[in-house]
Amino acid sequence: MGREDDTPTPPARILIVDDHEDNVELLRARLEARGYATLTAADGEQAIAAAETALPDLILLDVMMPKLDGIEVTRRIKGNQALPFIPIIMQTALDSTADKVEGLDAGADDYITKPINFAELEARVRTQLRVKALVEEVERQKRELERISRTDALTGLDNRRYLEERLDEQFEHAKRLGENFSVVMCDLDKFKSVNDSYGHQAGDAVLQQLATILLDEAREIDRVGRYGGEEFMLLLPGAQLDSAVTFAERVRRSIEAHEFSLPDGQTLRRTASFGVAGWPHPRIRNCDSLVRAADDALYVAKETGRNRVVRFDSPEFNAHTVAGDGDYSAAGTHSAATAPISRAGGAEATP
Ligand code: GH3
Ligand code: MG
Ligand code: MG
Repeated sequence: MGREDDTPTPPARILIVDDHEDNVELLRARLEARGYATLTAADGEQAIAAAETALPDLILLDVMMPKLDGIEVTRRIKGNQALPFIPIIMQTALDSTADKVEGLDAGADDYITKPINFAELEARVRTQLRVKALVEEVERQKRELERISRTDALTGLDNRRYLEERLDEQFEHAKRLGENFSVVMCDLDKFKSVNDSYGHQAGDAVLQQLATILLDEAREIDRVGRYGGEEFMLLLPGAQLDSAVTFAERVRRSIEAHEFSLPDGQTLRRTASFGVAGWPHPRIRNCDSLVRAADDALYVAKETGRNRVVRFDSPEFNAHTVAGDGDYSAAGTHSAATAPISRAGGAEATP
């Protein structure tokens, strides 16, 4: 974790493991005099327990201990995937090459021979703490890259790729457990005119504020993502179609009531249209058809005046779809050619 403030870094915490109390005390006094914080363990079991609960920054581990020896302790600590990287320096007898080899093979990061030369010990401790800091930095960067790869840069919402992964996952989960799952598509009305009249930056500001509204209205377990330019998708696990429609209606009203503030200090009002679909539903067989259903409902909302919520399979929805085209139940692709409604808006839609 990066520290932004100037609080002093706490001292590194070193777990000293040795079955001889005198050795422990000697090492403890020496390391504490150098400003390290110490914890101690008198056997292998204690060492593992301390490593797991206290998460020390480094372990100074005696190899020769009764019951659980240092080699086995190393193997268990290094084999525990739940633990972060904790460097282990083994303390071995001067002449025991076998112990050194076995210990390093078990995952120890370094060793020091007994009797311990303290200047050498301190240097090895510093080296291992440096390695640990590097490992942590790499992990921090990896987490940051993962976060960036799933986030939409403008709004901070889930990006489309990540959203689609969650969609598949949540749909499968709902199917397996027989739970409800709803999808809401939301698209700003006449958004192009914001860019045209106020500029692209103003448009960006509107998108960011819309994202905030969506996040505020959504529950903790919902996922809110940017599906396309000014189109957003919300995944509502556990929500019945009815409650998803109620939810979308609430979001619609709060967008309508919101004064969007632009970078130049002006304010403006916008509206959005919504399409809602839910699973299980007799006409929906898979995840693709669920999304298509929500998307088609959104287009019906656009065609029937905007600033509206349209529910899939409602009489209104069906009145605007091509009669007899029950293609939601097919495992078809999400393509315009198979779409059951005319998006051109009207007359030619009904045969
Ligand atoms: P409708 O009510 O039918 O949805 O009309 P609309 O104008 O919202 O839809 P249209 O698809 O014609 O235009 C979408 C506009 O969204 C066009 C595009 O420039 C704008 N847009 C898409 N992504 C961004 C973005 O990241 N920033 C800004 N400022 N505008 C964007
Ligand atoms: Mg011993
Ligand atoms: Mg739009």
